[in-house]
Amino acid sequence: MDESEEKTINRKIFTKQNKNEHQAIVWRNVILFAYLHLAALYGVFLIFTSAKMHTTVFAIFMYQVSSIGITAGAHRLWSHRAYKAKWPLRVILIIFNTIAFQNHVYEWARDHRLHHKYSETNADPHNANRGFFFSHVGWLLCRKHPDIMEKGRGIDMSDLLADPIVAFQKKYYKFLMPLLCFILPTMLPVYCWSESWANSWFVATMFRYTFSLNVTWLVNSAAHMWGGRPYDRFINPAENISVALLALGEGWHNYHHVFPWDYKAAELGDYKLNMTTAFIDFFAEIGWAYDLKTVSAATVRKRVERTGIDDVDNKNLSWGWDDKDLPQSEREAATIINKQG
Ligand code: ST9
Ligand code: ZN
Ligand code: ZN
Repeated sequence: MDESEEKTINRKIFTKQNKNEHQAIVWRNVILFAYLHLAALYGVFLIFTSAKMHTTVFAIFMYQVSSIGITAGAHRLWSHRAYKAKWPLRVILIIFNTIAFQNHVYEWARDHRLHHKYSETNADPHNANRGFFFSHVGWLLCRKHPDIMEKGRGIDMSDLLADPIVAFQKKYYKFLMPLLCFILPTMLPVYCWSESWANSWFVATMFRYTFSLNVTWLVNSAAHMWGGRPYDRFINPAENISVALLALGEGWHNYHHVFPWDYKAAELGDYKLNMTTAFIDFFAEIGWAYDLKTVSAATVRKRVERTGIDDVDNKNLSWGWDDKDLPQSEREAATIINKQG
């Protein structure tokens, strides 16, 4: 049996085991997430009853900023290496990312590389074959499946260990995260425009944070269920316009799972439905973002033409640009924008 056949069979075995797997519930997380969601709902009530307009605008602004820390930072830069960033941009992204509190970049990227490499198997942390609830939030409410630890050990994370900015965030996350996600966003409205502590906590902090978590989780749940599959009809990730709009361009999920190393995470569409690409392009203009990888039109077309065929050669999924399983033909045909060195 050759290596690719073996990998295909392994994938099938993992997928088959998806049913009837249970991990211990983590009640601390159940209570914390229940509080978050109730507090966010109360925040919505306060937006329409007593919060100042400034506070609501500030909450929306913080949602956008923290989202960029996830989409342009943890996702396209650090998980997929779809482009490179000079240190000032990486500092901006790590600050934005810490505001988002979705775990530090190292942990986020380790889980996310697994999500792509072992998509919809037990080694995928938010395996969408286990239903909407599990892939949305349930996976954060129970212990991880042992396959995640096992397969996770084989994922190359040396690039992130070597990035001092990622290492700094990881080391001081316990202090930086509460400060940037909870303390400062609650203090600013109180001290800058005399908002009440309650309005500030429930609107600028609880509502903003819970809303941005749910938008992110929709990429794992809704965008793995609903939408078109023009690039590969054999996988669940789909092109979901509503998710793309809310998640700053991260809803083009069928394309993204086929070409995870494309910095646009989409083939088509303008900036309106992909604000993250606008952000990266802006920084490419000033030279802080470079080596932006994107798939050539010919490669996309070839892939689309093959969509109707269950393509054995493409069963070796890749997590992004530096993955050794990325087909050489794709790497050679890639377009690299703003190439340096
Ligand atoms: C959150 C993350 O919400 C959301 C991520 C979503 C990803 C979306 C991706 C979609 C595409 C991008 C779109 C972006 C759109 C953005 C739009 C924005 C508007 N490999 O975890 P532990 C080992 S977070 C290898 O405790 P348990 C490792 O040794 C929300 N090994 O496992 C580890 O130790 P260490 C806030 C692994 O006990 C050890 O196991 N955060 C791996 O089973 C223990 O790890 C929370 O609420 C691996 N992948 O607990 C925290 N993983 O780390 C929630 C683990 O020291 N999490 N190991 O190396 C937890 O409480 C726990 O992780 C748990 C599991 C209870 C879920
Ligand atoms: Zn996905
Ligand atoms: Zn991804």
